[in-house]
Amino acid sequence: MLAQHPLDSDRIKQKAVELGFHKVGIAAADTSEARENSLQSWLGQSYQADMAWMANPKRQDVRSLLPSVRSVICVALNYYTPHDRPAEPQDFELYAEENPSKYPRRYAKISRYGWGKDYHRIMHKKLKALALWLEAQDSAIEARYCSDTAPIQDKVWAERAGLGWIAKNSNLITREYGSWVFLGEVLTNLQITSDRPHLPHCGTCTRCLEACPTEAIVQPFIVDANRCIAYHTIENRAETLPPAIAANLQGWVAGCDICQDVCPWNQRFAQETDVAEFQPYPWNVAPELEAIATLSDAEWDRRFPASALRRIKPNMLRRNARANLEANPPD
Ligand code: B12
Ligand code: SF4
Ligand code: SF4
Repeated sequence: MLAQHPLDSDRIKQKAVELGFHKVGIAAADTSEARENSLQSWLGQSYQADMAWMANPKRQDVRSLLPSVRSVICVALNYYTPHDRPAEPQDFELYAEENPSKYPRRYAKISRYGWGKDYHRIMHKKLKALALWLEAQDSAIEARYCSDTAPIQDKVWAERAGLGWIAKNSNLITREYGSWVFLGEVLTNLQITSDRPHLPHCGTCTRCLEACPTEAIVQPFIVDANRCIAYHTIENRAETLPPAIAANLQGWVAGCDICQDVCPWNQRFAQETDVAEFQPYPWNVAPELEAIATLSDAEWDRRFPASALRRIKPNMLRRNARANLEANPPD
């Protein structure tokens, strides 16, 4: 184990900012029972649906990723770009109710996280650079980086490192960028001065709970993946979607941004990212449902190069688009 080291937290944060991260904070790597219990009770209710990998016991203890870990350097990368999805007729839901068979929904909705280049590549490249830089400072320093794919709770550590708070829609919100940020960490055996955990700022607001069309936010902070459009469009590999989901997709074919779009913090504080790779591939902002429902495998391959959307296989994407069209069939 490595005790104190002349590298101070300010120098590390400065390096993270130089590498292009928008926020950085540090948490001491002791365990947090409250959050471990939250994960345990989430799994106990089967809210992970078919994501069996969520039950990996390593997720409960950060030492399973780096036994000598003493600090977790947490980073956030803003991915917001100021593009809007095309409007369907104003208030599509009302229009569709009054004209049930006249107007099929035209556009497919793709979540912002998937508009541009795969964020895993961009996060991992920057995190690797930070980890290598850290290790180059002293041969006794160990560092390991992760973002999304490792068995670690990204949001929990980010909150503890003071980047933002886990909100009622279960996303981590930052004061500067809202929740349009990706999260990652560098674990290290260095003991570094830690930041204070962020306090919650949802207050009495419940907009996200009310807006979720499938009531997936079963109570504030708790998302049941079985009911979540993001889960079903990205992770569910079944041939058809459950009827209660299919009927409420509202155009979504890849993820779902509803509980973030309605959030006042996002409406007020989103700012355009300076990461050019997050600018959308042009066809991702306003794809047509019919085109997605009939997309060939070859076209899928061409349309989504180096994209996080490649997790959604062509048959899943077509299934998602078809379910939308079937929910609002043309005459
Ligand atoms: C599994 C997963 C999913 C699942 C389950 C979602 C979920 N909420 O858990 C699905 C596929 C549905 C999903 C969807 C999305 N995801 Co996701 N996902 C993950 C993953 C891999 C694990 C999250 C996790 O641990 N869930 C387990 C449960 C237990 O955790 P939790 O909901 O966070 O619950 C905590 C809170 O409830 C907390 N808590 C806080 N306050 C309080 C108060 C009380 C009273 C209680 C009881 C609990 C509580 O306790 C729990 C901690 O154990 C992370 C990456 C990672 N390795 O962490 C990305 C991650 C969370 N996803 C991310 C994104 C971007 C999304 C989407 C926005 C994508 C999209 N547009 O479609 C949606 C958002 C849906 C939503 N509202 O959560 C980002 C979030 C970034 C951010 N700013 O928060 C992450 C961090 C990936 C990354 N590295 O950037 N995701
Ligand atoms: S991502 Fe969509 S379906 Fe999932 S909790 Fe948020 S609003 Fe509900
Ligand atoms: S919509 Fe309101 S309750 Fe939901 S996350 Fe945003 S501030 Fe919190």
